[in-house]
Amino acid sequence: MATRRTRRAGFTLIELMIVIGIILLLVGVLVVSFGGVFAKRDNARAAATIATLQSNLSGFENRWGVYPPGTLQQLGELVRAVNLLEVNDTNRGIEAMILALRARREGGPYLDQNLFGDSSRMGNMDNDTFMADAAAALDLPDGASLDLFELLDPWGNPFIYVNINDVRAGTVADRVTLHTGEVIEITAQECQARLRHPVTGEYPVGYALWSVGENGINEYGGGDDITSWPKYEK
Ligand SMILES: [Ca+2]
Ligand SMILES: [Ca+2]
Repeated sequence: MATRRTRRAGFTLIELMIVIGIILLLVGVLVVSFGGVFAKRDNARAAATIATLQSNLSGFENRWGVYPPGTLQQLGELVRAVNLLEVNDTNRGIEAMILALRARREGGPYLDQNLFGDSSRMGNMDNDTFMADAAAALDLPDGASLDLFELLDPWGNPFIYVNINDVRAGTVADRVTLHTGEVIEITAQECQARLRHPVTGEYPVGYALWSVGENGINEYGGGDDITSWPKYEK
């Protein structure tokens, strides 16, 4: 009797291992499905940010007749500011676009103020600034930050912006600073090859704006990138 009671009192080692195995399996299933939910949520958030910016960009284009240029120098020419020179060669496109949308000229600012006020979405990954003269030319409010901001995706990487005129002219030259510290090249050649629709040969209208997506790899709108234009591959 006594032996039997002892045997019934606890699990055998094998029983214990089976139970632990089942628990680990359940935890694994939960982690995978929650991971999926988070990825979907982040993708939706990036797509929503792009949709907001598209509407901001249309507002700008309605008044200025062009979409924001892809470089500070061109923005300076557009707003007739004397000195809007590139401080460095990183994040040029998205910085010029955000700065253009911040301008109060011609009915601006066109940048959604909820986006601009959200410190989790605005960053200055390359720590650059522009000149105070330019703030006056753009009619930024007194005391406005002179930081050259980028808009960040849910994974902490800057969105990439290129003006299609620059793509056509083959003059795109940008480098994007990822949150890992890695700097990736955006080349004119790749923009021309990969932003063009494989069947119609058409570029997106006016500009291309995209996030490198969850994998943190720039695929020029392919792969898991999230784009302002309908993706070419499903
Ligand atoms: Ca910057
Ligand atoms: Ca990607």
